[in-house]
Amino acid sequence: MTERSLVLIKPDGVERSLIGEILSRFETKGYRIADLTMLTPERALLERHYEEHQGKPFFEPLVEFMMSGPVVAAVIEGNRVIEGVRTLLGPSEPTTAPGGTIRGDLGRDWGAKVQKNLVHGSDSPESAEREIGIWFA
Ligand code: IDP
Repeated sequence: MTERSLVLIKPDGVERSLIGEILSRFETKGYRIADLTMLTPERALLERHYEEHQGKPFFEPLVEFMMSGPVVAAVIEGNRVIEGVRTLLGPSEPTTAPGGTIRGDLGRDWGAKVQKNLVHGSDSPESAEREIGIWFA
């Protein structure tokens, strides 16, 4: 069944010139980039995107980090792409993410209050549709 996932290349990924490398991992895997845009997001958009994390200690640092520069938002399409993108990303923490994953190969710990882990990928079909609606309104 064809699904869509919302992927964000976070400000650390853009700053480190990893847009091409990261997008190519999805394309090489066989997924299709169905939509693509680059923007510096405003607080209101990020508060909606991360609403499940409101009230957590890393919420404010996370929003500040995500506002700190341009991000790339993409809609990635394919069979079981939501699960597939999460597999390609690896776990949230770059230090312990396995080699072969985007976060494991390209990310590291920056000693900040927020995990700068290069990429976001939707975690469920419901989140994906909600997030695509936010970033591609
Ligand atoms: P995910 O991006 O791997 O799906 P989420 O739990 O949705 O992880 O968290 C969203 C983002 O918030 C993470 O990618 C990371 O940047 C940041 N984050 C999550 N948990 C922590 C934490 O415990 N400390 C610092 N930052 C965190």
